[in-house]
Amino acid sequence: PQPVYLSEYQSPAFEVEDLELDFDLAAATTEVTTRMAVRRNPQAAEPGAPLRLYGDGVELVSLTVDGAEPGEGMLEEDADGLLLHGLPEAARLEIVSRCHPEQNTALEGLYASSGNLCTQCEPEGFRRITFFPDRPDVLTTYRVRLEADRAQYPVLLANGNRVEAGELDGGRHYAVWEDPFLKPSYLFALVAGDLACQRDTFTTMSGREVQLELYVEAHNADRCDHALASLKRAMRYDEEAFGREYDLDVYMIVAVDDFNMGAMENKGLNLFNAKYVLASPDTATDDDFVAIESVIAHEYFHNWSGNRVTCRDWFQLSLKEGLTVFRDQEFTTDCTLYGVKRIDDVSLLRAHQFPEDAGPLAHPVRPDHYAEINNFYTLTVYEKGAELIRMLRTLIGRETFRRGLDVYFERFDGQAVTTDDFVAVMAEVSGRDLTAFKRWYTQAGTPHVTAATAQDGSTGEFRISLGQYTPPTPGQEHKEPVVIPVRVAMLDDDGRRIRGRLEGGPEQDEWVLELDRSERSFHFDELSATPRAVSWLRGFSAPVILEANQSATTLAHLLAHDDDAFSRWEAAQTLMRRAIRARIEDDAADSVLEAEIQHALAALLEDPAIEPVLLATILQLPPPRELAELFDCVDPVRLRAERDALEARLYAPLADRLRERQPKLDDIDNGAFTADAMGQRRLRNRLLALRVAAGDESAVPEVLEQYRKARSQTMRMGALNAINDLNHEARALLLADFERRYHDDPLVLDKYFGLQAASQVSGGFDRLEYLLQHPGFRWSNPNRVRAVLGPFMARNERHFHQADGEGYHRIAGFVEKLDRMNPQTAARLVQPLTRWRKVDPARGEQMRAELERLAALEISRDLRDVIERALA
Ligand code: HT7
Ligand code: ZN
Repeated sequence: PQPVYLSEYQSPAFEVEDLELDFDLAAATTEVTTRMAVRRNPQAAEPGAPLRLYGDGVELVSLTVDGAEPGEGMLEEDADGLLLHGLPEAARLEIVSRCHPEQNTALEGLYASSGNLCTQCEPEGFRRITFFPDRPDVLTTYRVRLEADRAQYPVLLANGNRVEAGELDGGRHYAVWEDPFLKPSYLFALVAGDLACQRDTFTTMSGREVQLELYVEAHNADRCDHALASLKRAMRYDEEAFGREYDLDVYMIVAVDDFNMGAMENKGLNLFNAKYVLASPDTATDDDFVAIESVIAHEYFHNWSGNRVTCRDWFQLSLKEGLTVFRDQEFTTDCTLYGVKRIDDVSLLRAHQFPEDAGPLAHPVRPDHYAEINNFYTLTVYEKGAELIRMLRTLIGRETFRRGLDVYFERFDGQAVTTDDFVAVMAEVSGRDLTAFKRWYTQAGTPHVTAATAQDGSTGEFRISLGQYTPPTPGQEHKEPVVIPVRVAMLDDDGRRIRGRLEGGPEQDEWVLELDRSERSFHFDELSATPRAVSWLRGFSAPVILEANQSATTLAHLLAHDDDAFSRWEAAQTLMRRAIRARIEDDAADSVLEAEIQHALAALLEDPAIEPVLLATILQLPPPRELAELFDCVDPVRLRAERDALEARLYAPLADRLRERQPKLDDIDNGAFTADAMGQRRLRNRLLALRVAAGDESAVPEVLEQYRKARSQTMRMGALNAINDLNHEARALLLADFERRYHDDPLVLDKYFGLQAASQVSGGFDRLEYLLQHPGFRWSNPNRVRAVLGPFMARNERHFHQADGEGYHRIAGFVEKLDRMNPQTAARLVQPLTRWRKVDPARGEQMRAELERLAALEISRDLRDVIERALA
């Protein structure tokens, strides 16, 4: 596919002054009448340039310019849609076109889901609905008239406020919606369907009452409370933490069964994957509840970071996504998960974004070219993008950052801007030169930071030396140093923070060291004690790989005493990573190291002060996906086996302590969604799973009992997860019960699919076949496909990486099949195969061969883009 380059960006030739869309809605064929007033853009590079109207699979019925057919040579049709040549300074266009929602299995544009009609326009779905300058820097106001059969589609929704509605002959009805805010076409949405509405209200900080409306299928009406409560919390938080108030009179959310991603922030009319709306204690786990709250908040926060201030072009995607992820992370930290949210986010980054940044699909947070923009909704743009925002805040300080955000929102309200514009505001308010910082946006790859300390016994001076290096990534051989804020503290023998001065500065007990070149030293003096351990990169102050070479005793000291939750967890993770590395590289366990780790974990289990949720999080070994990054390439089946074996060796002798530390089921399975209650449940489930993994036979009856007595999905899934890799009849028994219980509840059945697909118990391919033939499975639904194939590839090393290549072959076949229906989902599904250089050469060759086979077929642009980059 032909790439698009950032360097070739040109302002649009025409502005759209206003837009009217009339929809004659029907699932088979929908007719759209598009009326717009266009005017030449004074900023356009080429004065006489044609007007580009993108169109993708849309049938043109008629087009007039100022009421007349276009003259000879004026209208040109090409692969991207239409070009209108020779337009005057200003003109009115009217276009009639048709599209076919029922046939739309790609779920981009206007499509049918469970008998309802809905849209997905970001990034380039609007051009599948009608011909339009479908680019994010063309902003206009929308007036939308929807007309449809009343019985089939009693609810008709679009962005903004409903200004008119009424009955028509022949059982039809209509509604007219107006959105007073300027918006780009990617934020357009409509819904026509038979949906129940749950209502609430929210009074904004200036005293305006906003109607909140949540639309779901009628049988799901009792699973909406959490989503509505989350929305209200998010609205309040955005006012309190960021000073942002909602602007329309109504905020609507519609839950859709067939959806490519999590949710979509269309102005005033969010569309959500039903998975991120529906929850009851019987159907959703605590993690689901937290995820729902976070996605609801994310989409709500986009109303300012994305909608009021939007992106100039799709290279700037992180402008809205990085900033909005940052905002939703802050919300979850402050309102729900307190200490461990940061750890959960770092785990995600390390297990998924770091590998992306080190592999063939690596790209900068602000890419400079792309072949298919759908493939750039990545962890790098979202999660690393959020880390850049957080680093900016660390560098300029919380208050200045908050002031910068205010200026950014005020100054660019109603405009489409760039990440450079964002950073320029932060530079302006802080008075700092952030030119070097911007390399974070343009350079791909995760920097490695080396850290060392030296103490001068005679002067008492303490020195920290830092260095940085970023490995090459595709198309970027040479990297410049970036600005890395390294937050540090020093602990004394009792684990207390040491006070001191950095280079003659004020006395402090925590510092942010700015590593802004390849190497730099920092001198401390007047320390209040001799440092026993340095607590590095506190709060994970930068998305880097730190190499500090600390002794096991130092790490154990940090694990026992550090008051920074991330650093405490990180000490345990470093110890465990080291033990795995020894096992894989030296082919022998480092028994001294393992004894030290065990000792430290035993002490932690005895610590009465540690938060249950933090304890549960620290006790978990790093996931195989993250461990794989320690090696140039590694046999993934062996890596998983070594990890599981280490887990068993570490925890078998601690089985009694694990049992004693387990909170009692009756005390915690109480339906409370407080941080404390969720933490207790996380701890119980983790300890139970560790006992099973460590071979403690007394844990199996407890798993059975927990499953049977459970009043919540959290405890039920806790039991199932604990036993899912155990070849034991209890596993079969419980899973059969679960399948029976939830066979007609798709979102809960997805959990069953995931368990079966991820299990290391032999017979994985038969199970996979069984799931794909299951009456609850549908290839056309991305949730079902992801529920089965996601865990199979991510967690079932034994089968996905089976040495004969069967797993790779099956997946490639599924990708081929899915690509004909839903290219966006297929292009995501194929990604585990792109990591062929990271596994042992025999397996790598098999993966590569499957990619070559797919590349030789007629495949979508989405899929081809990923495969070509993976093979390059
Ligand atoms: N801004 C949205 C990104 C998106 C999307 C959402 C649903 C379906 C397809 C999509 N393509 C891109 C989601 C978000 O980040 O909030
Ligand atoms: Zn987003």
